[in-house]
Amino acid sequence: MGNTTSSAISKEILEDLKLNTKFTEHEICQWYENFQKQCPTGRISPEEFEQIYARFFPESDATSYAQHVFRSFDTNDDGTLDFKEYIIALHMTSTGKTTRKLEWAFSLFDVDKNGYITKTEVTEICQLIPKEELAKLPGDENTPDKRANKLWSFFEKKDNERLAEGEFIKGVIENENAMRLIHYEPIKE
Ligand SMILES: [Ca+2]
Ligand SMILES: [Ca+2]
Repeated sequence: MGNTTSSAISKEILEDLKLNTKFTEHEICQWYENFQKQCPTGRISPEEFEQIYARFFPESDATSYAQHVFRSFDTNDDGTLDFKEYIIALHMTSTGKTTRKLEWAFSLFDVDKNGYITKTEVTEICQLIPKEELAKLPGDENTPDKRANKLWSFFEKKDNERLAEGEFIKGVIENENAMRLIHYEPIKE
């Protein structure tokens, strides 16, 4: 009776999450319970993540964006999200401090995960914004190339140079426009 397959969260993961997020032990344990219900395998696949994502942004064709977000959350690069990656992601994108969010933004833009952002990668992420939303933007950012050019110009790098994480975070923190340009969320109307 009452013998379910769910197991308690491991002490190691719990301690790690308490250290790295502002969540309480109680909150983490509750999320873990929910996570196990929704995801008995303990791992979220890219397809499952797309569905979760689509529920948050039902109006938008967010599939390709969801793939990039998934990649940036999958910190150990094994093609699935485990509980720890999921919670860290949740923390960084919702309640995290600015620098944490920017660390995440950096990993979103670092498409090939080599620790640097190139202008090509910036352009690739800018291409994820739907055309009809781009069309509403000012004239110097209403195409992926223009938006990437504008954003890239704030970091004072040549087109063939690359941007390290610290430079990215510093550049964005010091420039409101850069901060605005790195943010894109599918618009719900
Ligand atoms: Ca993973
Ligand atoms: Ca890269």
